[in-house]
Amino acid sequence: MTERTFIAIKPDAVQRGLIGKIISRIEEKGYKIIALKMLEVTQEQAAAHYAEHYGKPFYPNLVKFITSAPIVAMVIEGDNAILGMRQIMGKTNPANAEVGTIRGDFSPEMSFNVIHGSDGPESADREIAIYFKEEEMCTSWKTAFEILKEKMN
Ligand code: IDP
Ligand code: MG
Repeated sequence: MTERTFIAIKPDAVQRGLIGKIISRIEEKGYKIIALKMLEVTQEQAAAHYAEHYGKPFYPNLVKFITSAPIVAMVIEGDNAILGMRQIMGKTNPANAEVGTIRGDFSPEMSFNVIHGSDGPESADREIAIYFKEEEMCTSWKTAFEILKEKMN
């Protein structure tokens, strides 16, 4: 099933010069980037994004971190893209993330784990709405992968 998911390249990865490498992995997988922008996360956006973690010991540092430098926010579309992106990202704690995943390859620490991805359809809808308007979705084009699939229909 075609899904949309919210992906953010976090401030650590932006500052470490990893934007291009991370975007390449998403493109190479065959997913479609339908929205993309660099932005500085506001306190309000951070609170909305991480509402589920409010009250946890790491919450203050998480908000401080996500607002500390720009993120690159994206909406990614593809077949089973929500779980697929979670697999490409690797486990939350990079110490447990497999080599070959973004977190496994680019981060040694939980607090600086380089990428965010929605964990389910409801959080995807909720998170996309925090950062994007529907008009910002670029849907009037086809990836090479979509074109080759059409030829088989
Ligand atoms: P996820 O990013 O893989 O979905 P969540 O459990 O939703 O993981 O946590 C959100 C973010 O909060 C993580 O990506 C990580 O940056 C941070 N985080 C989660 N748990 C801890 C912790 O125990 N210590 C420090 N940071 C944490
Ligand atoms: Mg999460």
